Amino acid sequence: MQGTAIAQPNIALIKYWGKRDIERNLPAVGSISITLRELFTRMRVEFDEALDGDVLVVNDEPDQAMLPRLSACLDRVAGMDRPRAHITSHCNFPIAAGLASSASSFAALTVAGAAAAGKSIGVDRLASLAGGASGSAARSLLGGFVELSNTAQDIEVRSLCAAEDWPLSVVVAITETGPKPVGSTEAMEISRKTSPFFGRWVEQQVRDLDAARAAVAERDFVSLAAVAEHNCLKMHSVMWASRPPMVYWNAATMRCLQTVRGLQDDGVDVFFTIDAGPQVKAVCTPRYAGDVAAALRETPGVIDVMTSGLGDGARLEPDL
Ligand code: 2P0
Repeated sequence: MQGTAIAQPNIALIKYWGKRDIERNLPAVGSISITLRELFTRMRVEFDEALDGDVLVVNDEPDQAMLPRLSACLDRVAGMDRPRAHITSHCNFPIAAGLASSASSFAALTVAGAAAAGKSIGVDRLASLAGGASGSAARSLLGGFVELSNTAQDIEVRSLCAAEDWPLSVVVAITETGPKPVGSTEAMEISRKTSPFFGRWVEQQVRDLDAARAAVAERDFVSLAAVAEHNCLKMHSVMWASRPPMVYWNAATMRCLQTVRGLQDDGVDVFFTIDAGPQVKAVCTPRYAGDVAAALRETPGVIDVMTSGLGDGARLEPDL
């Protein structure tokens, strides 16, 4: 009646932004991500017939805000007639600040919930369950480079390259630690309904996915950098042109981009990407991780810097 799983957040290099089916939470576009190694969410689910309602504790504090979404996801994993659950989550990075905490949380929840319910669920079904709760969560089920394909009726995830087959580093520059002003789900809908660029964004995604997939297959860092930066800036252009506009960046975000440009000018293999938050993720080859971290740490407005390699997909953990 219990299961514990660990999942790492992922960073999209080709972004998911916009939905084609709100009810089923199906994305408007495919995406390609890298799963991180050092940042994690550990989730424990224990069913308890004596409980009247689900209970959620996040980092040792009771949490009501996330509970309805987690409960609904658990209903889909274990069935509506499941017993209520104690859900305990530990996350070693800032929650809801553009670091994909929902991705690692829902990936861990589906794996832990299936184990607690005594169900053996394959990755295709887990992707549908995790992705139904949070689109990006399906990608955290797998490690390394992961593609989420937007198929007719559902989504599919597949590994493009294992973490150890192209070991890149990711340096995350934290420029703000509070929760973001507009959640991704709402922001995506505002973009879809109001941004004049949304249609072009969706149309062009196939091209960017093709370019990124080819770059990964050839371990071509320069080509991957070019398409990832382009795709990131295009997604933010969609947001900036929405009504109301959604600008997740702050002054330090922009300064970090200048730092990355400076490193590139010095011949460092590095590129940036930014999600629905003000943090900057600099992807580099491992030999440059120390230089990139030092340069970002010295950038005015940067509060903290975290460095991670690429890691594995969500997996069960022994109960502690
Ligand atoms: C991504 N983001 O591909 C993009 C880039 C943010 C910017 O996926 O509504 O929390 O729960 O399906 O997965 C964040 O959105 O959205 C996200 P929902 P999710 O990583």
